[in-house]
Amino acid sequence: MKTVLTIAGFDPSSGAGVTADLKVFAAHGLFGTSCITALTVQSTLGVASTHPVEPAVVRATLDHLQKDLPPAGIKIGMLATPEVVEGVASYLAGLAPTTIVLDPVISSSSGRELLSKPGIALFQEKLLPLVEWITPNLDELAILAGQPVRNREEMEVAGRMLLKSHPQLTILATGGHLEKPDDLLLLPGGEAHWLAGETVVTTSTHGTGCALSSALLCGLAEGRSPLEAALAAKRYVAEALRSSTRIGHGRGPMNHLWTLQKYRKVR
Ligand code: PXL
Repeated sequence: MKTVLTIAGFDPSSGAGVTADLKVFAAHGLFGTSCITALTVQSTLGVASTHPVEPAVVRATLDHLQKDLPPAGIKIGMLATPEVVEGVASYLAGLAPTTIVLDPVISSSSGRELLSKPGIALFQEKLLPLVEWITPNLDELAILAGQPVRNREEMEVAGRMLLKSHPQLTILATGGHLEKPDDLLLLPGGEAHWLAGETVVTTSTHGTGCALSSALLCGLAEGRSPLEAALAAKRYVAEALRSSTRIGHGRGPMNHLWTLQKYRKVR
């Protein structure tokens, strides 16, 4: 059984962060390990505070996992501080080539900062050159490209700017907030694919970005091509949204484990 690693924050409501990522890995039949970069105090009603883990603890966790359970792929989410960004970058720099999906988590949908401004600068300098995949939403793409991203045309322009400075990247830019919620897949050579999205009417949308990037990693670890892995990740998230039931009083979690529920019914 392959292991996959998530390096991300802890959301006690399990809609986002490492516990959600571990559910996504399990839903794909993969064994998940995790390294927590920060605790957040939150519920479905939003993030109240964030508490970064000491960078030395993050680094020690990664080194211990690497020696014992080296991952077939890595998903990176919330990193909180420049010190954690630095620690994760130095761990990645010492690895043999590994599939890495970076979800550039900058702020929560409730507006709480999940990566500080100095953290963003270091992220661009130290982390972006080391990863193969990045999955920004419109706001994250705008920050990384340094220009507004409000529609499909601006997504493509910003994506290509990012490719110019980091030509090794494959970019899956998510357009969930566009009128037509399509995603843009930009391959390293510049080939672009628009992946049609569907609007699922639900309040259970907390952590869709975390789930998409984790599902994408699972598809890649299973040997799917970039286009197939991106399409499969979109299908996984769409069904997790469609099959969710309302829990909590705010933006609730998706149904991460729908693949297992389906299996149980068949059995
Ligand atoms: O969805 C972004 C995100 C990622 N990781 C953690 C979070 C959130 C949003 O709240 O709490 C830990």
